[in-house]
Order: sequence, then structure tokens, then C-alpha cells
Amino acid sequence: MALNKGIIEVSVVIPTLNEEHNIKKTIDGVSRQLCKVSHEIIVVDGYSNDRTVAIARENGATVLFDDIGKGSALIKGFMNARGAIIISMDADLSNRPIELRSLIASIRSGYDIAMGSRFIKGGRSDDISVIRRAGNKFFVFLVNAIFGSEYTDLCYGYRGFRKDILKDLGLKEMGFGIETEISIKAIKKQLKTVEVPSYEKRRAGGEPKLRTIHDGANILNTIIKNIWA
Ligand SMILES: Nc1nc2c(ncn2[C@@H]2O[C@H](COP(=O)(O)OP(=O)(O)OP(=O)(O)O)[C@@H](O)[C@H]2O)c(=O)[nH]1
Ligand SMILES: [Mg+2]
Repeated sequence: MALNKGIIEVSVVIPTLNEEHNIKKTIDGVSRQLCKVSHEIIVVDGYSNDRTVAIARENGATVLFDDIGKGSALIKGFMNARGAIIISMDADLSNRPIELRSLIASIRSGYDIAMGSRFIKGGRSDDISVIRRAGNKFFVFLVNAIFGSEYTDLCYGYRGFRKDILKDLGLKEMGFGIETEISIKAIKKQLKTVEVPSYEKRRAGGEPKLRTIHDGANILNTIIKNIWA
């Protein structure tokens, strides 16, 4: 997987929960895109009850386990990543591997965090429902109003990070609030962030894991908690 076992430039961290239909294609897409970059692929699995783990291993990924949620899975992956650049990416084939280029280029050029955005020029989503779009828009408005940011997207997990900054963020969100927590802490810590256009495709197969009301409440709670944090 890594071109040079000792030095890894990019770690791609992929949380999975029952993604047996999608994980091989996800890993293949990343490997193809990063064939000239020293990299590792870390799958952090939430104890899937299908063949996700076996398929991930067969295709060369390192597999870690986490039994809490998407956020805690990402945190575990971040903490175990060896690359100077870390990418977070979903396993449902919504995130296009070709966009790894712009995320990695942004970090190489000096940004601390590059956030995929579906709602800036060049971005798009074929996956987000009307309700979720409205919820995301409301949360973007709220975060920008409270924290003085200029984000166009919030609840979207295709991102790149300079590894050094992740340790200092003290991430705590165990579920789908993780992206919101990162976005707010990036502003509070005055990190150098950039949004890059992203095209979110429809989930290719398998079941959606996000529950709109439950996880929406979790995201709102994340925003409120971080006002005083
Ligand atoms: N380890 C772990 N991964 C999870 C958990 N929940 C979701 N994931 C993974 O996180 C990624 C994003 O989850 P999705 O279900 O695609 O959420 P979404 O993109 O907001 O919603 P849809 O694509 O519409 O289903 C996927 O790769 C999931 O398999 C969890 O509890 N634990
Ligand atoms: Mg998805």
C-alpha cells in the first residue's frame, strides 16, 4: 500500500458500518488516485455484521475497530494515522477519489484544513434530501452567525488535514457532530482553512446510517456546547 514503508505522506481514514457493497470500490479508487503518493488506508469499522472487514483487509487496508459512532471512529483513525496529511472519507462511494487531489494540494500548499463543500461554485450533491439540505443550511447559518465564519457547508465529511493540528483540537464528538466540532474549533483556533468544491454522489448501495432528526439534534447540541467550550 505505502510506496515506502517508513515514510507515509497521506493517510486516508474511512469509517465503515456495513459497507460490504462499497468498500472494495472505495479502496480501489483511493489506491488508483494515490498510486504515486506514499499512503496508507485506515478503515475504522463499527463492528459491521457483514463482510466489510474481510474485504477491507483483502484489499490492503489497515482495519481498526470502534464501537461508538462515526465521530469516535474518525478520532481513532486520526490518532493512529502516520501520514503528515490526513484525509477523512466516507465508504459509500459518495466521495469521488479524484477530489483527493484538491484536498491534498490544499494541505501541501499550507492550509491546515481543506473542507469539501457541496455548496460553493463547482460543488454539488445528488445525495442530500430536501430536509437535510435545509438542516445543513440552517446549521451553516448558525455557525457563521455565532462564530464569525464564512462556511458554505458544515455536515460533510470529505476533508483534508495537516496531521499536527488534529492532535491539538481535542476532538470529543462521537457521532455525526464531528465535522461541526472540527469546523467550529478551526475558527476558534484561527486555523488556516479553505473550502474546495466537492460533488457528493448518491450512496451507491447499503443502508444510510445518518438519522436525520437524531443526528440533527446531535449537531445542534455540538454547536451549543462549543459556544462556551
Ligand atoms: N465506524 C463507524 N462508521 C460509521 C458509523 N455510522 C456511519 N459510519 C460510516 O460513516 C460514513 C458516512 O455515513 P453515511 O451513512 O454515508 O452518512 P451520510 O453520508 O450522512 O448519509 P447517506 O449517505 O445518505 O447514508 C460511511 O462510510 C458509514 O459507513 C458508525 O457508527 N461507526
Ligand atoms: Mg453517505
